Amino acid sequence: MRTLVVLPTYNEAQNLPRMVAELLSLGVHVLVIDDNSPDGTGQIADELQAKHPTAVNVIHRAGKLGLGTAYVTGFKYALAHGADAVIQMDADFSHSPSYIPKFLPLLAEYDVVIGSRYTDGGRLDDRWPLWRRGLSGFGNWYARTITGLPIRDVTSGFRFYTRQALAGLPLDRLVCSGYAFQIEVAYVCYRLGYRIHEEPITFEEREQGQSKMSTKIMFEAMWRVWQMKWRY
Ligand SMILES: Nc1nc2c(ncn2[C@@H]2O[C@H](COP(=O)(O)OP(=O)(O)OP(=O)(O)O)[C@@H](O)[C@H]2O)c(=O)[nH]1
Ligand SMILES: [Mg+2]
Repeated sequence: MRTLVVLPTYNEAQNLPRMVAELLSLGVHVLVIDDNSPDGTGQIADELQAKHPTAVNVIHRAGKLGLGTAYVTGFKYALAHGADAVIQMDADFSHSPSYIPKFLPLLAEYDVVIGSRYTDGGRLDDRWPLWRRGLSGFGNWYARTITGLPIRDVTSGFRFYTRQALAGLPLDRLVCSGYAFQIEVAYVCYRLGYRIHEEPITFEEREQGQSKMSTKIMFEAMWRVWQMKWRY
């Protein structure tokens, strides 16, 4: 296994088959981490694994345990199974797989590559409602101001890591879920002195299914950034 895409899913039945097909056409391996989605995403993932037993794997968890722990589980799996590069992305097509062939080679120069909405050339989908834009812009400004992170898009969930970078992260110490998890990992990478690079992306509104964004996730991010400062 060279490149593994870690794909957490919760109610992504409409998106998963096409997402996995597009990823496999790029020659990467896929790990789906499904939290017992009520819409049957887990069963669809099993069917995809049965069709592609070497390239697709599935981890089923008992219930919705959050994005942070899903990623930690996926990262540990990637390290245990010998991945050289690891990609994290959403299953809802907000992060287009078409960026992968262009971004992956950048790991020769950088430890972490972030698909960034807020670096020069990055864009948000015109369909993204004003409140989501405002929230995302404010959240990024807030987290950057408090942590001093020199990254434009600290909450981006589209990231590429070298094996060495991932192996150097204190995975068992990470405590955040939701957006805060993206900020926490970015902050730890920064404090470890990793070479971090942002490449512009156009972030597209999810095509199918429902958002899992909640006020709980927002408030977690707001207080957790203070915790990060003294914790690391
Ligand atoms: N396994 C697992 N996956 C999750 C969980 N929450 C969200 N996801 C998945 O993580 C990815 C990002 O979540 P989204 O719901 O797209 O969150 P978002 O991008 O902030 O919001 P929208 O795009 O507006 O829906 C998607 O692939 C979700 O299916 C969770 O608790 N467990
Ligand atoms: Mg999304």
